[in-house]
Amino acid sequence: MLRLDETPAPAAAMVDPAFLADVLAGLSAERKAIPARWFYDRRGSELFEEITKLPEYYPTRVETTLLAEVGGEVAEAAGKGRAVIEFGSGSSAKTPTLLRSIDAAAYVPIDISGDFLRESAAGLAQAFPGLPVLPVEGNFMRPVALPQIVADLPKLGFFPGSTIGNLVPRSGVDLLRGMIETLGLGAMLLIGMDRVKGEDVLVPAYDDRQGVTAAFNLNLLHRINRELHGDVPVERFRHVACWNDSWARIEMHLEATEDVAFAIAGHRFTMAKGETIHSENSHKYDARSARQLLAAGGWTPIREWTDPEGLFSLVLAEA
Ligand code: AVI
Repeated sequence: MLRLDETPAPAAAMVDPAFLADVLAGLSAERKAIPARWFYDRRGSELFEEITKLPEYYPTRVETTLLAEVGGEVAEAAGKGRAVIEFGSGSSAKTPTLLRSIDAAAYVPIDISGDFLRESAAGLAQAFPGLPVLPVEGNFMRPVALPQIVADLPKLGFFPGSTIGNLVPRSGVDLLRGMIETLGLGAMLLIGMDRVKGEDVLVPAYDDRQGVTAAFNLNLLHRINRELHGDVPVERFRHVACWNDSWARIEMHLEATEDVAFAIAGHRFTMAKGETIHSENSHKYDARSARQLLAAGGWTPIREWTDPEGLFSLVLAEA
């Protein structure tokens, strides 16, 4: 699965200027931070796939089960025969269940990673003969032009995985508004949102016993060394995941375990022992704050489903 913005590894010695700019700006700030989208090079995407299978990481498992269970109700509430437009489709792992339940008229996966997109679109086209599968390579963080064939079809946006949680609420609202521009007024949206819950469940989900999430977080530093000619002493950093109750979010940080000095593309940085690089936010929503976020983004929530333990929710909304 690809996340907000998987970036293919550039050819040897080529530097992605956007990555370099984000890293230099982020490490020069008073509170160091690097946007989470840079996690997803090939290795990062592989590690994320591993995370989704961990016993502690409930969101993928719970959302997949929930979708299978409530598919019929989604079809009843949204109506059958819609074109499904998936934002950040990645491997489209959860899509077949939805396509089947709502008897989709067409499927448009949108993803920034062209190769991966075409590969998974081809797999789906094979599994659903007769269904028009029309991949669009693009950044779904901005409004996207849809293929002409779906212009007159009723549309259902699909945004599973709680990826919305990786955005601060202000950016989440911008994304939701952009989705209306992409889909048009009258469209519907089925969105997965992770619920607020106890730290005893949340923290292990982001700090698993096998250390896969730690490897995922530390891979960001390896990636900087690989792609930006850095000499960051990765072994002197540790993965930290903590719950920030004021923001209702899990934060991931990379903490220096001793004083460190390093260079990236000729720029020198120092960090004191205990200082961190903030590398990810994963916001959690309760039923009310989820509705508020959707409403601020121009969507009216009409149905909501959650698993028996209330861990994760699927919300159906209309524009
Ligand atoms: C992609 N995103 C929804 C994941 C999450 O749960 O916030 C990314 C992740 N980071 C650590 N584990 C999973």
